[in-house]
Amino acid sequence: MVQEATQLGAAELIALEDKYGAHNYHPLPVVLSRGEGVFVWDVDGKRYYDFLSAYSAVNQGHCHPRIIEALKVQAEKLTLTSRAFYNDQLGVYEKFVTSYFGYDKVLPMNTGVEAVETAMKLCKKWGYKVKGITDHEVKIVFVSGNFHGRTQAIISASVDPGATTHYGPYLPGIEIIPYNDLAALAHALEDPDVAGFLVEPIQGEAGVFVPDDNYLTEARRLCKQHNVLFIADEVQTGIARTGRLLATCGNCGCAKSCENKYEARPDILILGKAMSGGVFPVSAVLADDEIMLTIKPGEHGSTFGGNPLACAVAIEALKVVEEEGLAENAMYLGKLFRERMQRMIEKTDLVTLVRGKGLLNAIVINDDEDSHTAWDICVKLAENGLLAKPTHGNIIRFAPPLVMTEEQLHECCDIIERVVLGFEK
Ligand code: IF1
Repeated sequence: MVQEATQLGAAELIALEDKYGAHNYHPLPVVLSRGEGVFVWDVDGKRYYDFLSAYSAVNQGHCHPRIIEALKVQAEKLTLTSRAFYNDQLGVYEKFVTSYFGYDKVLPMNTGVEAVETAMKLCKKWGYKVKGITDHEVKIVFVSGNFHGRTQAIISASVDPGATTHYGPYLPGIEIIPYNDLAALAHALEDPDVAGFLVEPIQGEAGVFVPDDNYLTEARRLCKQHNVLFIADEVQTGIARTGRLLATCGNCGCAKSCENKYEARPDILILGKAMSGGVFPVSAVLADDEIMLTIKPGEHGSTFGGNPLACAVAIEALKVVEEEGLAENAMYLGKLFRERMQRMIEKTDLVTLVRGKGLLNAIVINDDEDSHTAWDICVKLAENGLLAKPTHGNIIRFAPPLVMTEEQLHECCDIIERVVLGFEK
């Protein structure tokens, strides 16, 4: 089978996906077959800088040797037991991950969307059992422009017609307020049936929208004041991407768990993607006992959640983040990147602005959302050896692996500059 796949060219491989796969994606026409660190290679051997990092799942770089070694060692011993039995990795992982992030308990799941679902269920349970809301009345507040995944519960909180159209009826008990609007939040929280406020610290899919400096701290304060859980979806922003271990972290400068680490410590923290360095689907919900222990045996779970392979991989992936100083590197390189982009913008009308935090950044193309300009620029970037993808038509997100060097980052900025300044519509 492997032999057969390597003999096919890019065009044939794309045709196979088109013929036999559901048409729920529209990828750039690049067929990848290998990755290492900040690079991926296509089937013709062409090398690219990866500026998507599988949507921030490969923060530690492609096929990180330490993480792959952990995967191999564990894969030869035990992969899955289900939670019907104990296994010798889970408890060790749970101790590690709770101390790493500073919570009493973790509930392990697999994909990001499952972790968000879990957080919603946990929030509801807490709303009924601890806050004392009348059964069936709990509400959770979301913000517009959010992206939390694609299940029916979660798209019920979406305002994106592409995510919601013809998937109704939707889940009740969801309220949507504008993002980055504290007055709207204060108003929404006055409803005594609200149990939680679920938010991305920086909106990824919406186009890397960074809220005002005081938004998260004030949102958390308002939640406390109204006895509402502050729930952060750090599936994309977490694990060093934005220059700190978490985007809700404070500015004490350390890249690990510490007492005053959280600028806006979430009551429920949702993680996924880079928990495994993109090696394996590993997600997690973290909370303290008062919240987590409201879910009793048999009330929630997953066949694969907490499997020994995931535990071994995640421990190594998180150690790599800390020991290689990836948060600090993301912070440092992110500033350089935005400085370089800012200088580029001054030389062209094609790009209106650059925004972001750490190595989660985006540039906004001066054209309509339904123009092909951003897409065409990404095609040109690919031809020049750099992979990025447009979001919302006219925004290009730049999120390379965090193991990038300063020299590599400059080389990448040179490529982007060359393509953008040489681009003709
Ligand atoms: C796709 C976007 C990124 C997420 C946050 C939960 C999830 C995601 C904040 C669900 C997933 C992904 C999924 C991916 C596209 C991608 C994405 F452009 F759609 F928004 F990253 F920016 N919370 N985001 O960003 O995690 O279940 O997928 O593991 O193709 O749908 P998942």
